[in-house]
Amino acid sequence: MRRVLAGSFSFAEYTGFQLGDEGEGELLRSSKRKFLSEAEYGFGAMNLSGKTLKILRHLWRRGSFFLVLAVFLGVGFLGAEESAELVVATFDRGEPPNEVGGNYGAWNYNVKDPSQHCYAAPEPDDPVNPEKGYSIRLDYDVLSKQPAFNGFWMGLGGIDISDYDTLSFWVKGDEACGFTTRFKLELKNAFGEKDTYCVRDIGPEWKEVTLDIKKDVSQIDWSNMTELVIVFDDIMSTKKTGSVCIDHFVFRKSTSSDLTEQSGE
Ligand SMILES: [Ca+2]
Repeated sequence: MRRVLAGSFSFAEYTGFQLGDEGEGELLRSSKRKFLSEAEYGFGAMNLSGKTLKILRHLWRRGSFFLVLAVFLGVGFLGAEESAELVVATFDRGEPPNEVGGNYGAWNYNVKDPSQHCYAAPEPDDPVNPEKGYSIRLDYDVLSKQPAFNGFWMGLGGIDISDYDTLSFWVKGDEACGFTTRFKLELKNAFGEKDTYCVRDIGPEWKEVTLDIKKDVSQIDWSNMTELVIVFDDIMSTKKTGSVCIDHFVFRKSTSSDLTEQSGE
């Protein structure tokens, strides 16, 4: 049985998020894994070892002020390099929240229509951390006589991504279940604005997609981002029922040569 991460709510109100009770197997598997340490969350805490501090104190006593200053500037430079990447979700704990404190799960436009749905569940299939990581499996169905759309949502905790150019993540379709080769991805901010992208060429193997989020001329305010949404709909989906896995969402400062997939809308 699978543990299901499912929130059901309309477009008008993203208010609910529930963890289903089903699924003991993967939950047990999850409990056997060690949880990520704070350092692995990428909070970027700077720790100086006792030996390093001893050397710095020694230099300071000897009057090597400029040498000490240079060392600190060097550490600061390395810290700035690390911030060139902001990991927002690895899903490796097998349950919310993500690395920026946001919940996540499936959403459904019309919960009263049993012929359309999306379920989200942790999947022990990880392209970045294959030994102990998880991705998120999205089982979707937009085959209905009524307008159908659903997908996945994830809180972004109000992060400021003004300094980042791209959003990268891993995706693959399930060959056995079938899958759409494209879906929509939206980024929303606290001011009611959103930018929409088309993710194309999804295949049966893991692939890292990079979206040039700053390409669109109609830029939104990137300083307070609240949500990332994936949308399966009955018009855009190349297959109306299927399963797609997603993993490892990262904002990066990148050059245009890094881009492999992009489309503004
Ligand atoms: Ca993962």
